[in-house]
Amino acid sequence: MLERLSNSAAETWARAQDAAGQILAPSVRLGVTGLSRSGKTVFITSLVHNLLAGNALPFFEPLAQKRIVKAYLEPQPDDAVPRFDYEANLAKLTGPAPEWPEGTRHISELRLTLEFSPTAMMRRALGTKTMHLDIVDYPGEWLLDLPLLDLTYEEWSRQSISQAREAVRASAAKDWLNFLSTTNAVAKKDEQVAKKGAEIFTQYLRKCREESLSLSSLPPGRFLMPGDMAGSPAFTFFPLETPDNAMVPRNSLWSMMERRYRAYKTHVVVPFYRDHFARLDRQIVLADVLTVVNAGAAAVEDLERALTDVLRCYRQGQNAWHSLFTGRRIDRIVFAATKADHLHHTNHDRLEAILQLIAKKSIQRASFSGADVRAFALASVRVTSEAEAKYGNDRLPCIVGVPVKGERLGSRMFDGKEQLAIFPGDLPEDPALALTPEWLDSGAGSAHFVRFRPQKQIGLEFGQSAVLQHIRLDRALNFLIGDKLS
Ligand SMILES: Nc1nc2c(ncn2[C@@H]2O[C@H](COP(=O)(O)OP(=O)(O)OP(=O)(O)O)[C@@H](O)[C@H]2O)c(=O)[nH]1
Ligand SMILES: [Mg+2]
Repeated sequence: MLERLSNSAAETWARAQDAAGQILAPSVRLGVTGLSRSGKTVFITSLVHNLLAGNALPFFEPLAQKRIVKAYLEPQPDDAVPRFDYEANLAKLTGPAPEWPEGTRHISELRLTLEFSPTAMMRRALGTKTMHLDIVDYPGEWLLDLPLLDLTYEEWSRQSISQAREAVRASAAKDWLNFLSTTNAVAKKDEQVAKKGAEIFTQYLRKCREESLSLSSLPPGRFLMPGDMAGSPAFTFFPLETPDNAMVPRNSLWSMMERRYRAYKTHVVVPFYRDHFARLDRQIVLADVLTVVNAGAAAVEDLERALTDVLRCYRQGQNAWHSLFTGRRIDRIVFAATKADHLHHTNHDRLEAILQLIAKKSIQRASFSGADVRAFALASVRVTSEAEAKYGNDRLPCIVGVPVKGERLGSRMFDGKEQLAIFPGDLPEDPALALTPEWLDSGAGSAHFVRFRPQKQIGLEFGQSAVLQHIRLDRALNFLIGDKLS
Protein backbone atom coordinates (compact mmCIF):
# COMPACT_ATOMS: atom_id res chain seq x y z
CA MET A 1 0.00 0.00 0.00
CA LEU A 2 2.60 2.52 1.08
CA GLU A 3 4.58 2.47 -2.13
CA ARG A 4 1.43 3.51 -3.98
CA LEU A 5 1.27 6.60 -1.85
CA SER A 6 4.40 8.17 -3.31
CA ASN A 7 4.15 11.67 -4.74
CA SER A 8 2.90 11.79 -8.27
CA ALA A 9 4.21 14.12 -10.94
CA ALA A 10 0.89 15.97 -10.81
CA GLU A 11 1.28 16.64 -7.15
CA THR A 12 4.83 17.88 -7.59
CA TRP A 13 3.67 20.20 -10.35
CA ALA A 14 0.79 21.51 -8.23
CA ARG A 15 3.18 22.21 -5.41
CA ALA A 16 5.68 23.96 -7.69
CA GLN A 17 2.84 26.18 -8.90
CA ASP A 18 1.73 26.84 -5.34
CA ALA A 19 5.27 27.85 -4.39
CA ALA A 20 5.74 30.14 -7.40
CA GLY A 21 2.40 31.84 -6.75
CA GLN A 22 3.23 32.40 -3.10
CA ILE A 23 6.04 34.76 -4.06
CA LEU A 24 3.82 36.99 -6.21
CA ALA A 25 0.78 37.09 -3.93
CA PRO A 26 0.42 34.73 -1.01
CA SER A 27 -2.60 32.49 -0.99
CA VAL A 28 -4.37 30.92 1.92
CA ARG A 29 -6.25 27.72 1.22
CA LEU A 30 -9.22 27.47 3.50
CA GLY A 31 -10.96 24.09 3.67
CA VAL A 32 -14.66 24.24 4.49
CA THR A 33 -16.08 20.89 5.44
CA GLY A 34 -18.83 19.26 7.46
CA LEU A 35 -21.27 16.45 6.96
CA SER A 36 -24.06 16.71 4.46
CA ARG A 37 -26.52 19.52 5.34
CA SER A 38 -24.22 21.01 7.97
CA GLY A 39 -24.28 24.36 6.18
CA LYS A 40 -21.12 24.54 4.02
CA THR A 41 -22.67 26.09 0.93
CA VAL A 42 -24.56 28.71 2.91
CA PHE A 43 -21.45 29.50 4.97
CA ILE A 44 -19.24 30.10 1.93
CA THR A 45 -21.89 32.11 0.11
CA SER A 46 -22.50 34.37 3.08
CA LEU A 47 -18.82 34.79 3.88
CA VAL A 48 -17.92 35.74 0.32
CA HIS A 49 -20.92 37.98 -0.08
CA ASN A 50 -20.25 39.86 3.14
CA LEU A 51 -16.60 40.35 2.20
CA LEU A 52 -17.35 41.44 -1.37
CA ALA A 53 -20.02 43.87 -0.21
CA GLY A 54 -17.88 45.19 2.65
CA ASN A 55 -20.81 44.55 4.99
CA ALA A 56 -20.65 44.96 8.73
CA LEU A 57 -18.27 42.35 10.16
CA PRO A 58 -17.28 44.16 13.35
CA PHE A 59 -15.20 41.31 14.76
CA PHE A 60 -13.24 40.79 11.54
CA GLU A 61 -10.43 43.15 12.41
CA PRO A 62 -8.99 43.91 8.96
CA LEU A 63 -12.42 45.12 7.79
CA ALA A 64 -13.35 46.85 11.05
CA GLN A 65 -10.03 48.71 10.86
CA LYS A 66 -10.91 49.70 7.29
CA ARG A 67 -7.77 48.05 5.95
CA ILE A 68 -9.49 46.01 3.24
CA VAL A 69 -9.11 48.16 0.15
CA LYS A 70 -10.70 45.85 -2.38
CA ALA A 71 -12.27 42.39 -2.50
CA TYR A 72 -13.05 40.60 -5.76
CA LEU A 73 -13.43 37.14 -7.24
CA GLU A 74 -10.78 35.77 -9.55
CA PRO A 75 -10.40 32.54 -11.52
CA GLN A 76 -9.26 29.80 -9.19
CA PRO A 77 -5.81 28.22 -9.61
CA ASP A 78 -6.99 24.58 -9.92
CA ASP A 79 -8.35 23.86 -13.38
CA ALA A 80 -9.56 20.36 -12.53
CA VAL A 81 -11.82 21.36 -9.63
CA PRO A 82 -15.36 22.69 -10.29
CA ARG A 83 -15.88 26.33 -9.35
CA PHE A 84 -18.08 26.96 -6.30
CA ASP A 85 -21.29 28.35 -7.81
CA TYR A 86 -21.31 31.51 -5.74
CA GLU A 87 -23.54 33.57 -8.03
CA ALA A 88 -26.30 30.94 -8.27
CA ASN A 89 -26.26 30.34 -4.51
CA LEU A 90 -26.42 34.05 -3.76
CA ALA A 91 -29.23 34.53 -6.27
CA LYS A 92 -31.23 31.84 -4.48
CA LEU A 93 -30.68 33.36 -1.06
CA THR A 94 -31.36 36.94 -2.07
CA GLY A 95 -33.93 36.58 -4.86
CA PRO A 96 -37.51 37.88 -4.67
CA ALA A 97 -38.65 34.53 -3.23
CA PRO A 98 -35.56 33.46 -1.28
CA GLU A 99 -34.71 29.78 -1.00
CA TRP A 100 -31.84 27.80 0.43
CA PRO A 101 -29.30 26.64 -2.16
CA GLU A 102 -29.37 23.09 -3.48
CA GLY A 103 -27.35 20.39 -1.75
CA THR A 104 -23.92 19.82 -3.30
CA ARG A 105 -22.23 16.49 -3.90
CA HIS A 106 -18.76 17.44 -5.07
CA ILE A 107 -15.68 19.30 -4.08
CA SER A 108 -15.60 22.88 -5.39
CA GLU A 109 -13.39 25.89 -5.08
CA LEU A 110 -13.55 29.69 -5.25
CA ARG A 111 -10.80 32.31 -5.23
CA LEU A 112 -11.46 35.58 -3.47
CA THR A 113 -8.71 38.16 -3.72
CA LEU A 114 -8.28 40.73 -0.99
CA GLU A 115 -6.19 43.88 -1.32
CA PHE A 116 -5.36 45.28 2.07
CA SER A 117 -3.09 47.73 3.81
CA PRO A 118 -0.83 46.10 6.36
CA THR A 119 -0.88 47.09 10.01
CA ALA A 120 2.81 47.95 10.31
CA MET A 121 3.62 51.57 9.34
CA MET A 122 6.74 50.60 7.41
CA ARG A 123 4.97 48.01 5.30
CA ARG A 124 2.00 50.25 4.81
CA ALA A 125 4.31 52.87 3.32
CA LEU A 126 5.17 50.36 0.58
CA GLY A 127 1.54 50.27 -0.53
CA THR A 128 -1.26 47.75 -0.38
CA LYS A 129 -0.72 44.01 -0.37
CA THR A 130 -2.69 41.26 -2.06
CA MET A 131 -3.80 37.92 -0.68
CA HIS A 132 -5.75 35.19 -2.41
CA LEU A 133 -8.21 33.29 -0.32
CA ASP A 134 -8.85 29.93 -1.99
CA ILE A 135 -11.93 28.43 -0.41
CA VAL A 136 -12.34 24.69 -0.91
CA ASP A 137 -15.76 23.16 -0.14
CA TYR A 138 -15.59 19.39 0.31
CA PRO A 139 -17.85 16.81 1.98
CA GLY A 140 -16.98 15.95 5.57
CA GLU A 141 -17.77 12.35 4.71
CA TRP A 142 -14.58 12.32 2.60
CA LEU A 143 -12.51 13.70 5.43
CA LEU A 144 -13.69 10.92 7.70
CA ASP A 145 -12.24 8.46 5.19
CA LEU A 146 -8.68 9.47 6.00
CA PRO A 147 -8.43 7.23 9.08
CA LEU A 148 -8.96 4.28 6.72
CA LEU A 149 -5.42 4.84 5.46
CA ASP A 150 -4.18 3.49 8.78
CA LEU A 151 -6.50 0.48 8.85
CA THR A 152 -6.19 -2.86 7.06
CA TYR A 153 -9.34 -4.44 5.67
CA GLU A 154 -9.45 -6.80 8.61
CA GLU A 155 -9.13 -3.97 11.15
CA TRP A 156 -11.73 -1.87 9.37
CA SER A 157 -14.12 -4.84 9.18
CA ARG A 158 -13.77 -5.54 12.90
CA GLN A 159 -14.32 -1.89 13.77
CA SER A 160 -17.33 -1.48 11.47
CA ILE A 161 -19.03 -4.66 12.66
CA SER A 162 -18.54 -3.82 16.31
CA GLN A 163 -19.98 -0.32 15.70
CA ALA A 164 -22.97 -1.83 13.89
CA ARG A 165 -23.64 -3.92 17.00
CA GLU A 166 -23.81 -0.87 19.28
CA ALA A 167 -27.26 -0.44 20.81
CA VAL A 168 -27.90 2.94 19.21
CA ARG A 169 -27.39 1.47 15.73
CA ALA A 170 -29.46 -1.67 16.37
CA SER A 171 -32.53 -0.76 14.35
CA ALA A 172 -30.57 0.83 11.50
CA ALA A 173 -28.15 -2.12 11.36
CA LYS A 174 -30.68 -4.96 11.54
CA ASP A 175 -30.88 -5.83 7.82
CA TRP A 176 -27.17 -5.41 7.36
CA LEU A 177 -26.28 -7.66 10.31
CA ASN A 178 -28.77 -10.27 9.08
CA PHE A 179 -27.13 -10.23 5.68
CA LEU A 180 -23.70 -10.52 7.30
CA SER A 181 -24.75 -13.53 9.39
CA THR A 182 -25.72 -15.42 6.20
CA THR A 183 -22.60 -14.48 4.26
CA ASN A 184 -19.63 -16.82 4.19
CA ALA A 185 -16.36 -14.90 3.85
CA VAL A 186 -14.46 -17.88 2.43
CA ALA A 187 -17.13 -18.81 -0.13
CA LYS A 188 -16.22 -18.26 -3.78
CA LYS A 189 -16.26 -14.60 -4.79
CA ASP A 190 -19.48 -13.47 -6.39
CA GLU A 191 -20.15 -10.06 -7.94
CA GLN A 192 -23.86 -10.21 -7.10
CA VAL A 193 -23.13 -10.83 -3.40
CA ALA A 194 -20.63 -7.96 -3.48
CA LYS A 195 -23.22 -5.63 -5.01
CA LYS A 196 -26.00 -6.66 -2.66
CA GLY A 197 -23.76 -6.40 0.40
CA ALA A 198 -22.48 -2.95 -0.56
CA GLU A 199 -26.05 -1.79 -1.14
CA ILE A 200 -27.36 -3.03 2.21
CA PHE A 201 -24.30 -1.63 3.99
CA THR A 202 -24.89 1.76 2.33
CA GLN A 203 -28.56 1.70 3.36
CA TYR A 204 -27.46 1.07 6.92
CA LEU A 205 -25.07 4.04 6.81
CA ARG A 206 -27.83 6.20 5.36
CA LYS A 207 -30.20 5.29 8.17
CA CYS A 208 -27.54 6.19 10.74
CA ARG A 209 -27.26 9.62 9.15
CA GLU A 210 -30.99 10.37 9.32
CA GLU A 211 -32.07 13.08 11.72
CA SER A 212 -33.42 10.77 14.41
CA LEU A 213 -29.98 9.16 14.85
CA SER A 214 -27.78 11.97 13.48
CA LEU A 215 -24.61 9.91 13.64
CA SER A 216 -21.45 11.40 12.20
CA SER A 217 -18.81 8.72 11.92
CA LEU A 218 -19.90 6.63 8.92
CA PRO A 219 -17.09 5.57 6.61
CA PRO A 220 -16.57 4.79 3.76
CA GLY A 221 -17.56 8.38 3.02
CA ARG A 222 -18.09 7.85 -0.70
CA PHE A 223 -20.84 5.35 0.00
CA LEU A 224 -22.90 8.29 1.21
CA MET A 225 -21.30 10.96 -0.95
CA PRO A 226 -20.04 9.15 -4.08
CA GLY A 227 -18.64 11.96 -6.23
CA ASP A 228 -17.64 10.77 -9.71
CA MET A 229 -16.82 7.11 -9.20
CA ALA A 230 -20.22 5.78 -8.11
CA GLY A 231 -20.82 2.18 -9.18
CA SER A 232 -17.16 1.30 -9.79
CA PRO A 233 -15.68 -1.87 -8.23
CA ALA A 234 -13.68 0.27 -5.80
CA PHE A 235 -17.05 1.20 -4.26
CA THR A 236 -18.49 -2.31 -4.24
CA PHE A 237 -17.30 -3.81 -0.98
CA PHE A 238 -18.42 -4.21 2.61
CA PRO A 239 -16.96 -5.48 5.90
CA LEU A 240 -16.84 -9.20 6.67
CA GLU A 241 -16.26 -11.26 9.80
CA THR A 242 -12.62 -12.39 9.92
CA PRO A 243 -12.50 -16.03 8.75
CA ASP A 244 -11.15 -18.62 11.19
CA ASN A 245 -9.07 -20.40 8.55
CA ALA A 246 -5.45 -19.36 8.49
CA MET A 247 -5.41 -19.74 4.71
CA VAL A 248 -8.10 -17.76 2.92
CA PRO A 249 -8.56 -18.89 -0.71
CA ARG A 250 -7.49 -16.31 -3.25
CA ASN A 251 -10.78 -16.55 -5.11
CA SER A 252 -12.87 -16.05 -1.95
CA LEU A 253 -15.26 -13.23 -1.18
CA TRP A 254 -12.91 -12.10 1.58
CA SER A 255 -10.00 -11.70 -0.85
CA MET A 256 -12.22 -9.85 -3.30
CA MET A 257 -13.44 -7.44 -0.60
CA GLU A 258 -9.94 -6.93 0.70
CA ARG A 259 -8.66 -6.04 -2.75
CA ARG A 260 -11.51 -3.60 -3.35
CA TYR A 261 -11.01 -1.96 0.02
CA ARG A 262 -7.37 -1.41 -0.93
CA ALA A 263 -8.46 -0.06 -4.33
CA TYR A 264 -10.81 2.35 -2.57
CA LYS A 265 -7.95 3.67 -0.50
CA THR A 266 -5.57 3.89 -3.47
CA HIS A 267 -7.93 5.39 -6.03
CA VAL A 268 -10.20 7.45 -3.81
CA VAL A 269 -8.79 8.27 -0.40
CA VAL A 270 -5.15 8.86 -1.34
CA PRO A 271 -5.87 11.19 -4.29
CA PHE A 272 -8.24 13.21 -2.12
CA TYR A 273 -5.61 13.45 0.59
CA ARG A 274 -2.81 14.35 -1.81
CA ASP A 275 -4.64 16.74 -4.12
CA HIS A 276 -6.83 18.56 -1.65
CA PHE A 277 -6.41 17.88 2.02
CA ALA A 278 -2.61 18.09 2.17
CA ARG A 279 -2.66 21.49 0.47
CA LEU A 280 -4.85 23.28 3.00
CA ASP A 281 -3.59 26.00 5.37
CA ARG A 282 -6.67 26.50 7.48
CA GLN A 283 -9.75 24.41 8.10
CA ILE A 284 -13.28 25.00 9.33
CA VAL A 285 -15.40 21.97 10.22
CA LEU A 286 -19.11 22.77 10.38
CA ALA A 287 -21.53 20.70 12.42
CA ASP A 288 -25.24 20.95 13.00
CA VAL A 289 -24.66 20.59 16.73
CA LEU A 290 -28.24 21.42 17.72
CA THR A 291 -29.64 18.54 15.67
CA VAL A 292 -27.01 16.24 17.14
CA VAL A 293 -27.85 17.37 20.70
CA ASN A 294 -31.51 16.83 19.92
CA ALA A 295 -30.84 13.28 18.79
CA GLY A 296 -29.39 12.39 22.21
CA ALA A 297 -26.28 11.12 23.97
CA ALA A 298 -25.28 8.50 21.39
CA ALA A 299 -25.28 11.08 18.60
CA VAL A 300 -23.19 13.47 20.68
CA GLU A 301 -20.72 10.73 21.45
CA ASP A 302 -20.51 9.89 17.77
CA LEU A 303 -19.85 13.54 16.92
CA GLU A 304 -17.05 13.51 19.46
CA ARG A 305 -15.66 10.36 17.84
CA ALA A 306 -15.84 12.01 14.40
CA LEU A 307 -14.07 15.17 15.60
CA THR A 308 -11.41 13.02 17.26
CA ASP A 309 -10.90 11.24 13.93
CA VAL A 310 -10.74 14.59 12.17
CA LEU A 311 -8.07 15.84 14.56
CA ARG A 312 -6.06 12.65 14.15
CA CYS A 313 -5.87 13.44 10.43
CA TYR A 314 -4.14 16.70 11.29
CA ARG A 315 -1.55 15.16 13.59
CA GLN A 316 1.30 15.75 11.22
CA GLY A 317 4.27 13.44 11.51
CA GLN A 318 2.38 10.89 13.55
CA ASN A 319 0.46 9.11 10.83
CA ALA A 320 2.42 6.69 8.64
CA TRP A 321 1.00 8.16 5.46
CA HIS A 322 1.45 11.78 6.45
CA SER A 323 5.20 11.82 6.06
CA LEU A 324 4.86 10.74 2.44
CA PHE A 325 3.41 14.06 1.43
CA THR A 326 5.06 17.37 1.89
CA GLY A 327 1.81 19.18 2.37
CA ARG A 328 1.28 22.60 3.80
CA ARG A 329 0.72 22.65 7.47
CA ILE A 330 -2.69 23.40 8.90
CA ASP A 331 -2.11 25.65 11.88
CA ARG A 332 -5.63 26.78 12.70
CA ILE A 333 -8.79 24.69 12.87
CA VAL A 334 -12.28 25.94 13.65
CA PHE A 335 -15.14 23.75 14.77
CA ALA A 336 -18.37 25.64 14.21
CA ALA A 337 -21.89 24.90 15.41
CA THR A 338 -24.04 26.24 12.57
CA LYS A 339 -27.65 27.49 12.50
CA ALA A 340 -27.35 29.29 15.84
CA ASP A 341 -30.30 31.43 14.73
CA HIS A 342 -32.47 28.48 15.79
CA LEU A 343 -31.79 29.65 19.33
CA HIS A 344 -32.50 32.88 21.15
CA HIS A 345 -29.32 34.96 21.52
CA THR A 346 -29.26 34.23 25.25
CA ASN A 347 -28.31 30.67 24.28
CA HIS A 348 -25.57 31.38 21.73
CA ASP A 349 -22.78 31.39 24.33
CA ARG A 350 -24.14 28.15 25.74
CA LEU A 351 -24.11 26.43 22.37
CA GLU A 352 -20.55 27.63 21.84
CA ALA A 353 -19.51 26.36 25.27
CA ILE A 354 -20.99 22.92 24.51
CA LEU A 355 -19.03 22.65 21.27
CA GLN A 356 -15.92 23.92 23.03
CA LEU A 357 -16.23 21.12 25.54
CA ILE A 358 -16.78 18.51 22.82
CA ALA A 359 -13.70 19.88 21.02
CA LYS A 360 -11.67 19.79 24.22
CA LYS A 361 -12.54 16.15 24.79
CA SER A 362 -11.69 15.32 21.17
CA ILE A 363 -8.33 17.09 21.47
CA GLN A 364 -7.56 14.97 24.53
CA ARG A 365 -8.71 11.74 22.93
CA ALA A 366 -6.67 12.39 19.80
CA SER A 367 -3.65 13.54 21.88
CA PHE A 368 -3.71 16.44 19.48
CA SER A 369 -1.28 19.31 19.36
CA GLY A 370 0.22 21.36 16.59
CA ALA A 371 -2.66 23.59 15.53
CA ASP A 372 -4.74 26.13 17.36
CA VAL A 373 -8.30 24.76 17.61
CA ARG A 374 -11.27 27.02 18.43
CA ALA A 375 -15.00 26.46 18.61
CA PHE A 376 -17.67 28.96 17.57
CA ALA A 377 -21.44 29.01 17.39
CA LEU A 378 -22.62 30.88 14.32
CA ALA A 379 -25.37 31.37 11.80
CA SER A 380 -24.06 32.05 8.32
CA VAL A 381 -27.42 33.49 7.32
CA ARG A 382 -29.70 34.58 10.08
CA VAL A 383 -33.29 33.92 9.09
CA THR A 384 -35.03 34.43 12.41
CA SER A 385 -35.75 37.42 14.59
CA GLU A 386 -36.52 37.46 18.30
CA ALA A 387 -39.57 38.24 20.40
CA GLU A 388 -40.90 37.63 23.87
CA ALA A 389 -44.09 35.68 24.34
CA LYS A 390 -46.26 35.74 27.46
CA TYR A 391 -46.89 32.30 28.89
CA GLY A 392 -48.91 32.54 32.11
CA ASN A 393 -46.84 34.80 34.29
CA ASP A 394 -43.64 34.01 32.41
CA ARG A 395 -42.14 35.79 29.47
CA LEU A 396 -40.49 33.33 27.14
CA PRO A 397 -37.68 34.34 24.77
CA CYS A 398 -38.84 33.19 21.35
CA ILE A 399 -37.52 33.13 17.83
CA VAL A 400 -39.67 34.17 14.91
CA GLY A 401 -39.42 32.97 11.33
CA VAL A 402 -41.27 31.48 8.37
CA PRO A 403 -40.98 27.68 8.36
CA VAL A 404 -40.08 26.04 5.05
CA LYS A 405 -43.09 24.66 3.18
CA GLY A 406 -43.92 21.13 4.37
CA GLU A 407 -42.16 21.49 7.74
CA ARG A 408 -44.11 20.06 10.65
CA LEU A 409 -44.35 20.89 14.31
CA GLY A 410 -46.50 18.35 16.10
CA SER A 411 -49.59 17.96 13.96
CA ARG A 412 -49.18 21.35 12.33
CA MET A 413 -47.85 21.53 8.78
CA PHE A 414 -46.55 24.82 7.36
CA ASP A 415 -47.24 26.36 3.98
CA GLY A 416 -44.01 28.35 3.55
CA LYS A 417 -45.82 31.66 4.13
CA GLU A 418 -47.06 31.57 7.68
CA GLN A 419 -44.89 33.13 10.37
CA LEU A 420 -44.23 31.26 13.57
CA ALA A 421 -42.90 32.27 16.97
CA ILE A 422 -41.52 29.40 19.00
CA PHE A 423 -39.74 29.02 22.27
CA PRO A 424 -36.86 26.82 21.16
CA GLY A 425 -35.93 25.74 24.67
CA ASP A 426 -32.89 26.54 26.76
CA LEU A 427 -29.52 24.85 26.80
CA PRO A 428 -28.02 24.39 30.27
CA GLU A 429 -25.65 27.09 31.45
CA ASP A 430 -23.11 24.47 32.41
CA PRO A 431 -21.88 22.73 29.23
CA ALA A 432 -20.80 19.69 31.24
CA LEU A 433 -24.43 19.16 32.23
CA ALA A 434 -25.51 19.48 28.60
CA LEU A 435 -23.21 16.59 27.72
CA THR A 436 -24.48 14.16 30.34
CA PRO A 437 -26.58 11.27 29.00
CA GLU A 438 -29.18 12.11 31.68
CA TRP A 439 -29.80 15.56 30.21
CA LEU A 440 -29.34 14.58 26.57
CA ASP A 441 -31.68 11.62 26.75
CA SER A 442 -34.19 13.19 29.12
CA GLY A 443 -35.93 15.05 26.34
CA ALA A 444 -34.98 18.34 28.02
CA GLY A 445 -32.64 19.02 25.15
CA SER A 446 -35.14 18.26 22.46
CA ALA A 447 -36.05 21.74 21.54
CA HIS A 448 -38.65 22.33 18.88
CA PHE A 449 -36.76 22.94 15.71
CA VAL A 450 -38.21 23.58 12.33
CA ARG A 451 -36.32 24.69 9.25
CA PHE A 452 -36.99 28.34 8.49
CA ARG A 453 -36.96 29.97 5.07
CA PRO A 454 -34.47 32.67 4.23
CA GLN A 455 -36.09 36.08 4.49
CA LYS A 456 -36.83 38.48 1.73
CA GLN A 457 -34.27 41.26 1.66
CA ILE A 458 -35.77 44.60 2.58
CA GLY A 459 -34.95 47.40 0.19
CA LEU A 460 -34.14 45.27 -2.85
CA GLU A 461 -37.03 46.82 -4.76
CA PHE A 462 -35.47 50.23 -4.19
CA GLY A 463 -32.20 49.15 -5.76
CA GLN A 464 -30.41 48.61 -2.46
CA SER A 465 -28.03 45.70 -2.38
CA ALA A 466 -28.74 42.59 -0.37
CA VAL A 467 -27.31 42.17 3.11
CA LEU A 468 -27.11 38.66 4.44
CA GLN A 469 -27.48 38.92 8.19
CA HIS A 470 -25.36 36.52 10.20
CA ILE A 471 -24.44 35.60 13.75
CA ARG A 472 -20.77 35.56 14.74
CA LEU A 473 -19.55 34.74 11.25
CA ASP A 474 -17.05 37.56 11.65
CA ARG A 475 -15.47 36.05 14.75
CA ALA A 476 -14.80 32.75 13.03
CA LEU A 477 -13.47 34.57 9.97
CA ASN A 478 -11.15 36.70 12.08
CA PHE A 479 -9.62 33.63 13.66
CA LEU A 480 -9.35 31.85 10.31
CA ILE A 481 -7.67 34.55 8.23
CA GLY A 482 -7.37 37.80 10.23
CA ASP A 483 -3.68 37.26 11.01
CA LYS A 484 -2.86 36.69 7.33
CA LEU A 485 -4.03 40.22 6.59
CA SER A 486 -1.88 42.05 9.12
N1 LIG B 1 -31.50 28.82 10.04
C1 LIG B 1 -30.40 28.54 9.36
N2 LIG B 1 -30.39 27.45 8.57
C2 LIG B 1 -29.27 27.20 7.88
C3 LIG B 1 -28.10 28.02 7.95
N3 LIG B 1 -27.16 27.48 7.17
C4 LIG B 1 -27.70 26.36 6.62
N4 LIG B 1 -28.98 26.20 7.04
C5 LIG B 1 -29.90 25.08 6.72
O1 LIG B 1 -29.14 23.93 6.43
C6 LIG B 1 -29.41 23.47 5.12
C7 LIG B 1 -28.15 22.95 4.51
O2 LIG B 1 -27.25 24.01 4.25
P1 LIG B 1 -26.14 23.88 3.10
O3 LIG B 1 -25.27 25.07 3.18
O4 LIG B 1 -26.74 23.55 1.78
O5 LIG B 1 -25.37 22.61 3.69
P2 LIG B 1 -24.21 21.78 3.00
O6 LIG B 1 -23.28 21.39 4.09
O7 LIG B 1 -23.62 22.55 1.86
O8 LIG B 1 -25.02 20.51 2.50
P3 LIG B 1 -24.62 19.49 1.32
O9 LIG B 1 -24.23 20.32 0.14
O10 LIG B 1 -25.88 18.71 1.11
O11 LIG B 1 -23.50 18.68 1.86
C8 LIG B 1 -30.00 24.67 4.39
O12 LIG B 1 -30.82 24.24 3.34
C9 LIG B 1 -30.77 25.35 5.51
O13 LIG B 1 -32.02 24.71 5.72
C10 LIG B 1 -28.16 29.16 8.81
O14 LIG B 1 -27.20 29.95 8.97
N5 LIG B 1 -29.33 29.36 9.48
MG1 LIG C 1 -23.33 22.14 -0.08
